[in-house]
Amino acid sequence: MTLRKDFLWGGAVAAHQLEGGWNAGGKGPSVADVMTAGANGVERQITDGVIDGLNYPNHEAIDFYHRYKEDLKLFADLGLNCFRTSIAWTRIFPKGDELEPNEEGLQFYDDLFDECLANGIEPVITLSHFEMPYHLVTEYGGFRNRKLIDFFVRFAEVVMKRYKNKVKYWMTFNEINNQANFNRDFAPFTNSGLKFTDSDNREQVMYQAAHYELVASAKVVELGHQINPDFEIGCMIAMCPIYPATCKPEDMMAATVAMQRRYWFADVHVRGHYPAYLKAYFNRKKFNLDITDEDLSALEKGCVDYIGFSYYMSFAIKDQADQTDRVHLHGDIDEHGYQRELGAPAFDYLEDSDLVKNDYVKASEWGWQIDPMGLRWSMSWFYERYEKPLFIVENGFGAVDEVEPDGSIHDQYRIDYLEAHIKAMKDAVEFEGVDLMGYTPWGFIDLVSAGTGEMKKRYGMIYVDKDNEGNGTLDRSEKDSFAWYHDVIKSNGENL
Ligand code: BGP
Repeated sequence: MTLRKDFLWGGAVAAHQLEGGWNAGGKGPSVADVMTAGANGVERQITDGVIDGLNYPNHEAIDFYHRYKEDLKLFADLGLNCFRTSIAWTRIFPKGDELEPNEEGLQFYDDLFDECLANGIEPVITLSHFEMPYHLVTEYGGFRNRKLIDFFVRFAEVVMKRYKNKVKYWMTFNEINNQANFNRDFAPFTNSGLKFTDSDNREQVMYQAAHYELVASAKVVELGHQINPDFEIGCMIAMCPIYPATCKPEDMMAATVAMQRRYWFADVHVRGHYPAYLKAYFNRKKFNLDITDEDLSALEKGCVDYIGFSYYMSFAIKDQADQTDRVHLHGDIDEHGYQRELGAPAFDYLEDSDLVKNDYVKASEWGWQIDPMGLRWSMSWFYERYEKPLFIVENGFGAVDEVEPDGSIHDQYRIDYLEAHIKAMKDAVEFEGVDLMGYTPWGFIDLVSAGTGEMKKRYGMIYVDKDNEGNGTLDRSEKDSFAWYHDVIKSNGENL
């Protein structure tokens, strides 16, 4: 079995990580715009608004806002037939709670999508990719507030109506399940705009926010199908399979429970109701959640058409792990014994177990465990569970690139990573019969890292001349992986 004839070969980015122009064209500040750069294992800081003198890497990013026409030509040269990006919510509703949208922002995406289509590139759009208007955080507390449902639905309705003849593929919330790590400040802030206070029961707040997001997503799916019945609207899950560290039954059960805590979001998105294991968990924890009958009916009516997911790495888990077992991939462990890097966070929802190093796989410089077989495993897991089309909307290798004196960049390590993952994805199609819509490697043009705010953690096939301190010409150039990916696309995945 080969890939679909109309397979979507593309590349993925998010508005806040490449556009820049953070206050151009009437745009308001988003959560990404108040986050400073981190580096060397230190997390990005969430500041209280924008503070003079601090480095906010998303403000300029790679200036795609002003350079998109030339960039689109380069994307067409690369051979992409689709381009996954997001619509920055704050270009359309600068504060998030206005009644009328910002026409200049709408016009920007009209022009961008026209340019995509003129280059034979289909836009694939994420509605919310860590870009909530910051005003919704300060004024409403982010998605802890039910009002956010209406604000998000209004934003989605405006853009879906406006671009209904230009965009067919949509996703609601990027990596909605990353906020499951509720004891960290970062993931719940980026996804739901949650800033915790000392009196918060963080876990309950996270579940409440996630519920409102899922209701908002379901309403948008239903509305989107009314706006244009041809729309295909998906969810977006951060998929990192969690293997039992050994075949000890307790490890096996720990892995099952960890998968439930991390992937229940997909159950609600796809099946339209809460799974039994989660209802049992809510009862056991005695959470007090605002979930109404209307909400439950909205969830039922707004099941997604496909499952978009990111895949970078796998995890392993051990029952009764002690501090010394815990993931120690990059050498940067915080005072609680937890690895700081986004890729291997403490799994706060695990009661008696924890993530441990998997000796069978290697890790990247940022501690992300490289495991192509895990991609096939993930696709198989999703497909046998849901029988819905899958779309790999992120996959890639973050690395430091060396520019040779002649300007060339020999990123064979990136080619190796991508090649192994594309082989694994083809295996899932051939051996498990998975219906796969497309593949859009992450950050195919270098951009600002979401987790660290760095430029030096690069995923691109297209190099962008800019360093961590913000110096550089912003010129674009091709790495070795550019020609390689071009051939892969041209042969519909046959030439690897
Ligand atoms: C995902 C996000 C992306 C992207 C990617 C790589 O979590 O959806 O926005 O950034 O991971 O992560 P990082 O930039 O931290 O290397």
